[in-house]
Amino acid sequence: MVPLPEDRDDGLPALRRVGESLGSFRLEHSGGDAARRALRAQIREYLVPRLLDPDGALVVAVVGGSGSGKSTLLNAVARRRISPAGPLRPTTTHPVVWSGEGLPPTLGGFALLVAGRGVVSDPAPPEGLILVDTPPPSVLGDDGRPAAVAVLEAADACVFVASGIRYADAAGWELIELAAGRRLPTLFVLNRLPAAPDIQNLLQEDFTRRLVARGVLAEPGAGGVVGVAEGPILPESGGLPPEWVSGLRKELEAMADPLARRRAVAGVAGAAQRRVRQGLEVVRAWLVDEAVAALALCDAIDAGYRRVGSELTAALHAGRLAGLAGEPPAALAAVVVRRASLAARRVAAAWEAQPAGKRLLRGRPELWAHGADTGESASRDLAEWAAGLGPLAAEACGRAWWRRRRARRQAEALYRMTLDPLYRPEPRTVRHATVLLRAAKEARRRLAETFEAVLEGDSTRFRELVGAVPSGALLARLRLDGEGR
Ligand SMILES: Nc1nc2c(ncn2[C@@H]2O[C@H](COP(=O)(O)OP(=O)(O)OP(=O)(O)O)[C@@H](O)[C@H]2O)c(=O)[nH]1
Ligand SMILES: [Mg+2]
Repeated sequence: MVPLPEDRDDGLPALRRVGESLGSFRLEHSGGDAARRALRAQIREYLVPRLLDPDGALVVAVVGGSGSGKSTLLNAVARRRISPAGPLRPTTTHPVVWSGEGLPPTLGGFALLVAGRGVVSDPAPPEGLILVDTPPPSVLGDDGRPAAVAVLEAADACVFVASGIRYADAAGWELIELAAGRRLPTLFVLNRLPAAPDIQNLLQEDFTRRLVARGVLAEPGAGGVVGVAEGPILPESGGLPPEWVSGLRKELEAMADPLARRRAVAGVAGAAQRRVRQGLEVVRAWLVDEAVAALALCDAIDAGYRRVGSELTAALHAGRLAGLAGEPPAALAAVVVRRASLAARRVAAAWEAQPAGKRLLRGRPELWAHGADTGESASRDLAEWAAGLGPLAAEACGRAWWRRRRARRQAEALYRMTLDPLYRPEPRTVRHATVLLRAAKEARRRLAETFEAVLEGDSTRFRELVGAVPSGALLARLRLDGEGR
């Protein structure tokens, strides 16, 4: 057996680990998430299943421009209507898999196929091959990419069908480039050629020259281009008579040869592994950018809320909240809610100056003010704080129990003393005034803590938007064994 480019025992677990790690984060602040998703799909949807079963049937994507005759050719090879062909453009709107062994794992990303739609097994395809008829490049799949591109990304080999009279209009050339980039063995079919043999030769030579010039075919006369003449369509199969495609059939059988298949899989998997290494380098660079962007966003949150928090605490200690000493706790809640709005505005303004922050602000005008739940949580927390003043006063005065009126008076005095450090209750109404002064210090500490908690709660929505900052450990996990050494 032809060995795969990597020692399977070593390469596969590392690839799986990397595939899992790639699913454990997003690159939304740096803008690299598309690269991350594509790399993850390449590993999980192609490389891992293919390396797990290197001797499995070769998945051959049949691609090309609309009306080039892809479906007609497949029907001709199968001698049965495998995939409807027709005059409507496009005719094929979903991939059709012609397989003798069900859906291969590399095509597991196609919901319709997984649901069993578009998988044909009768008659069996040439042994060792799974042929996939694709829609033309204008037909997009669920992920917004051309369905033909998605099939090509999952394939081990490619049959590119060009129309003999329209190949020069470059329909589907991007598919050839993609196949070449993946190092897929590619068979070029120049289909629907005119009947005259000399014109057939001329067109075939010209097509070959163009392929060589684009660097997707090694050299003229190297083979790889099969000509098929425009012929009669048999109503029962929807394809040409079998003898018209005998050349194509022969080439497909050559592809199906076990040795050729192993060589093909080894080559494509090797190229995929090289692409994965390059892709990992790119994603690691994105990850560093992501961490920098996330840290800058977090810095802005810390700066905004910490500043407001310490301003509020300083105001409390300096007695600048003394004006609220006669107001109920709801007035204090209103103060901290206004401060939360101020903090949010500061964060949003700082975010606006950063591309990642700007992206997060888009469509979220609510970020410019306090959060929707902050009013409620502030009222609750401050009511709780105020309710704790009675027990605090009783504890400070060494009293387990007071009559209700006395208890209320002590708590009210403590409330005032907390907010107004200069306030001294009249000895007639309140006993233990000096002890209460000490309790007021503790009450002020608790109040500052309550303010902090409300502000912290308000900042959570910003932190949730930023998400976790990528770690150095994650960066280390995005390496394959032996990489970078
Ligand atoms: N007479 C004749 N008609 C052909 C031949 N090849 C294709 N056609 C016709 O050309 C039209 C398009 O063929 P299809 O096989 O549907 O082409 P396709 O590449 O699968 O097209 P899409 O599915 O749209 O991508 C159909 O009406 C076919 O019958 C041929 O060799 N002879
Ligand atoms: Mg078709």
